[in-house]
This record gives sequence, C-alpha cells and structure tokens, in this order.
Amino acid sequence: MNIYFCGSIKGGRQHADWYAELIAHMKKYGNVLTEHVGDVNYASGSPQNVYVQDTDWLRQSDIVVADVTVTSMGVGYELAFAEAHGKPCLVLFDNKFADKISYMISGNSYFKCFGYDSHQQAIEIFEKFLQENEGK
Ligand code: 6IA
Repeated sequence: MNIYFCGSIKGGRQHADWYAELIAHMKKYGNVLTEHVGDVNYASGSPQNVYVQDTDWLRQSDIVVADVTVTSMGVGYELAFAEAHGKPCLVLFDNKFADKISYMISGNSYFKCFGYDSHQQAIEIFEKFLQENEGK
C-alpha cells in the first residue's frame, strides 16, 4: 500500500516531530512516499521538481493522510488534488486548534476529518481508516 502523507512545510514546521512519529507508525503498514515531510532538517530541489514529484506520488498513492493542524497552502492543494483523483483521504487535526481548520477542508464531506486529543488517538483513527480502505 502506497501512503501519501501531507504535513506543513512552508506553512510552519512546529509539528514536524509529530509528523515523524506518525510516519514511523504508518511505515509498519505500507510504503510512505513522503517520508521527508517528517524530517525537521529537510531541504529539497527546485519548486518545479517538487511539484512534479509530489503530484506523481499523489497519483501513485492508494490512500492520502494529512495533518492539517498547521495551516499549509501546499497541504490544501494536495488534498484537492487527491479528491480530484478519487483517493481516499484521512484528515487529522489536533483538537486544540480546531478553530483554525479551513471550512474548505472540514466542510467537505469527501474528506474523512477527525480531531484528536492525543497522538495515540490519532494513530488509532489512522488504523481504523486503513482497515476500512484495505484492498481498495
Ligand atoms: O505549502 P507547504 O510547503 O506547507 O506544503 C507542504 C506540502 O507540500 C507537504 O505535504 C509536501 O508533500 C509538499 N511539499 C512542499 N514543499 C516540499 C518540498 N520541498 N519537498 C517535497 N514536498 C514538498 C520544500 C523544501 C523547502 C523547505 C526548502
């Protein structure tokens, strides 16, 4: 299973350690195409190369998981792209920041949106989503 994980980069890296924790967990279940999103020291190539590579990976993905706690234009774009390509999308956010989540995400019933109170709870939500989408 190819898993595309979306998390804020230019939008702010304050939750990068949590992305890394979640990615490490997701790797037990599949191939995480975007492992770099959890790398706090990450720097990459040109904007054009990043766009081509990431949209290519999105097309190859079986499921898309996004943490939208930190507002990111790139993550919003990736989610819209994933929806347009019919990818199952799990959208997670820390309940402490629920009032910051864009209505263009939380108001879209295509996305399976869940707030979490702890990282453990987010992981459990991910596992349930995975079971529901296995074999798709
Ligand atoms: O607008 P943002 O940068 O916050 O968008 C973050 C999302 O876009 C992530 O989910 C990534 O999948 C994707 N993305 C944005 N920038 C990059 C990148 N290089 N490399 C790969 N994916 C990216 C940016 C490096 C920069 C810190 C020098």
